[in-house]
Amino acid sequence: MRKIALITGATSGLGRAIALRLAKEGYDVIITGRRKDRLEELEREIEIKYESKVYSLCFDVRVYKEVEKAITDLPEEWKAIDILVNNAGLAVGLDPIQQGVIDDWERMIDTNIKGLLYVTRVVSPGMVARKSGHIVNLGSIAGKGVYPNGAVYCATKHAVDALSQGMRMDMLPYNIRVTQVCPGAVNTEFSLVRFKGNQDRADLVYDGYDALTAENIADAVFYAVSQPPHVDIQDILVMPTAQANGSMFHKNN
Ligand code: NDP
Ligand code: 8X3
Repeated sequence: MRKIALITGATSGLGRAIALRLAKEGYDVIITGRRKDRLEELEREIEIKYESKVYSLCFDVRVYKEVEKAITDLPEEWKAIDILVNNAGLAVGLDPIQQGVIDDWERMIDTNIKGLLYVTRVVSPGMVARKSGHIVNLGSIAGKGVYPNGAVYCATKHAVDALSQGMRMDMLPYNIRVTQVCPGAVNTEFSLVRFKGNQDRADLVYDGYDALTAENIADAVFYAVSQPPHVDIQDILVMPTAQANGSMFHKNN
């Protein structure tokens, strides 16, 4: 039977790898993000490599009207979304609270918490009506503990943990599964975004050990969504072997 997955933040990193993996496994995928050129590029790649159908939506998860319009205007044959992967997110800055940059805080809170809520608010009523669906939220090791200078990002990921628990309770009568996938350090554009384009600083984050790859996390997402319908994998924590928690790494340099 045809299954449709909508993945937010598919223009880079985890979202891109998850979209490719789900397409490879036969899911039709709706890929979303703000960078249109990257969406077009991924659309072409999926069409060349896989039989699955692909549809792109370009919107900013922070703007409710954009989210609502993009998703409600989907063509009829794309409306019945089976799997929602709430992946779009970011860290901006690494500063002590007393020196925090207000705009950085707003971007993290608006994207990681409010954006996830906006997309879920638009997609979930269809799942409830069909009494079927699976929501996968990208949490983080940063949602399981806190590290110095990362309080606001960590708070947003603690919020994802709370929202995942709450969604599970509210959607319990409707046969909807909710999975939180919590990665440790994954080598993506995450640190480049956090350090506002400073490539040298971003590279240092992944230097001296084997960080996870986006494909490692796509594996975890596929594991969760491919379980039999009566099995909900509620929470998956995936760490590099060389990372013990949010702040403790074993580096060979
Ligand atoms: P990337 O920076 O590589 O990708 C982030 C994605 O989010 C991009 O596709 C970007 O698309 C999208 N995005 C960001 N802001 C918005 C917005 N306002 N509207 C729409 N889309 C947006 O980072 P990752 O792939 O690493 O991060 C993906 C998720 O995984 C995040 O939620 C992150 O917190 C989480 N995570 C990452 C870890 C890591 O170490 N990399 C570890 C744990 C969790 P575009 O810019 O085109 O809009
Ligand atoms: C991303 C992982 O530890 O850099 O959520 O915050 S971490």
